[in-house]
Formats: sequence, structure tokens, C-alpha cells
Amino acid sequence: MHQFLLFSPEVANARAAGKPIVALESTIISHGMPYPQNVQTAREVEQLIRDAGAVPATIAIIGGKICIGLSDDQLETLGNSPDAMKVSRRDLPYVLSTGKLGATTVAATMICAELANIPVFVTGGIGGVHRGAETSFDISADLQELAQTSVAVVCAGVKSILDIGLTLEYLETHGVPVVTVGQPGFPAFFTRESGYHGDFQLDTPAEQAAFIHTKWQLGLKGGIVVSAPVPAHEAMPKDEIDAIIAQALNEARDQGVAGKKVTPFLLARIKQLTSGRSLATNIALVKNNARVGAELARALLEHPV
Ligand code: PSU
Ligand code: MN
Repeated sequence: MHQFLLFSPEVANARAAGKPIVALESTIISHGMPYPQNVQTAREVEQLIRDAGAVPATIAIIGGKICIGLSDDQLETLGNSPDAMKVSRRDLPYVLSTGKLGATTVAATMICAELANIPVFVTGGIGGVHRGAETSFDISADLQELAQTSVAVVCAGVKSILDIGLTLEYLETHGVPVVTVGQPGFPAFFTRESGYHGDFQLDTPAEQAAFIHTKWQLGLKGGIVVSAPVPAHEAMPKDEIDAIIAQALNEARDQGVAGKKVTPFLLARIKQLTSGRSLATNIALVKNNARVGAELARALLEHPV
């Protein structure tokens, strides 16, 4: 076993028993949602995965270890520690070698999940190419990780705080397939449609599993984006969320927010400007993704190619 990995008892048992496991990120807890809804959501998402017949493994960096599966106390600490670091690929050696508390982004969670042999990972939205990236160079490390690390990432697409068209172009360049579930359209997180199509619509877990096995058996390393739209009754009105995102983007620009602070700033501001309604949509889509991810994890075990 890898020297930095520390498995919770629940995840260690699941590994020994050959049960399906679903990885979960922790930046969504520390930087993506406010306390205490973040901790409550994390627990509910874990339970949904158990109810769907898989075992949840929330990943974070604690005490110099990559913790695969967190206790209730660890989830609480992570959700209520303003100094928890947002950890992407670049930051992993620092947070591990200093023993600091770290919450993993999509990129870092993919790295840790691959080390732990967990092929499925559930999140809300992935990072992407930011609007104005032609001058800011702000492209999330999540995209490079998808290019090289072999984990399927279940998400509700990307938020339109990003340039969705450029994000899809970037993924295509790097050979990352974008699978859609239940519709051809690539979803835009708060809304079911982004105006762009994904690459392949695969509605059943068995079809998704066959696709993923085939990619990896061909030796094509790297991730797969599995995108499921937020349930219709939980989606936000498009005009409203578009206007709010435009305002949040203007404020970020005027205040000179840059680097890893950009995404958390926009997420928090959108929540304020929607009086918390965006948070309800956010929670609903993560839960929906948890169900999709649990079924996919089971199918990957049940339908080897
Ligand atoms: N997008 C969301 N919610 C999130 C994030 C992105 O809708 O919580 C988090 C994820 O952890 C993602 C990270 O990996 O932000 C991307 O940050 P950046 O844009 O700095 O790479
Ligand atoms: Mn960035």
C-alpha cells in the first residue's frame, strides 16, 4: 500500500470485500459550501452512496496522510476550519510534508483516488477554462488531471462562471471524453442545458462502464467526464443565474481576485446573490451525482469487458 495512504475502517473493509467504492472530494466541503450545510450535505451524500449499494470514500489530507474515507469528526473539522488549504496537484507535496489540513480539489482527488485504486469519483462541478483565459491564463488544473489520471468523474457539467465552449475544446484536445447521461446536452451545473452537446450519450450504468473499461483497456490513460443534469424541479431559472454570474464575475475582476481564490470567491458570491437558492440547487445536483456514481461503481465491477 502507498506510504501516504490511510484508509478509514469502512473503506478498508470495502476494499477487502471487493465492494464498489466511490471517491468524494473535500474542497466542495471546505470552500464550496458554507458551514454547517457543507458538513450535513457531505454526510447525506455519503449515506446516499451507501443506500445505493456502494461505499463512500471522502478524501482529504490530514496529519501528513492522504485520508481515504473520513470519520464524522474529521468531516466536521474539515467543514469548520477556515484555514483548511485548497489542495490541487501543485499543493499536495506541501500540505503532506507540513502536516497541514488540506481539502482536495477535483484534480487532487483524482490523483488520490487513482493511488487508492478507486475508479469512480463524484463531485458537483469540475473546474475549467475561465472566461478571459486568453489574457489571465486561468485554466483549472482539473483539466490537465483529466487528461492524464484514469478516474471517471461524475459531475453536473461546469458552471457558466467558466467559458464552457473553451472548456470542452480543451478536453477534446487532451482526449478526454465527455459522456452525458439522459440527454445529449452538456449541463451547466445550475441549469440542465449549456447550449453545448457532450460527445457521447450513455444513459445506463452498464453502457458507461463498458465505455470506461474499453478506454482503459486500450491503454488510453486519463479520465472520463460523466455529466448528469440537475433534476428539473431543482434547476435554477437560466436568466436569473446568468445575470447573477455576470455580476459576480464583474466584482471578481474589479476586486482583482486571482489564482486559486477565483473559484471560491465566485461560488460564495453567487450563493449570497441568490439568497441561498443556488446552494439548494448545488446540494440537489451533488446528491443526484452520488446516485449516478454509485451505480457506475457497481456496474464497473459487474460488467468487466
Ligand atoms: N466548481 C464548483 N464547485 C466547486 C469547485 C468547482 O462548481 O466546489 C471546486 C472543485 O474542488 C474544483 C475546484 O476542483 O473548485 C477548481 O478550482 P480552480 O478553478 O481554482 O482550479
Ligand atoms: Mn484557476
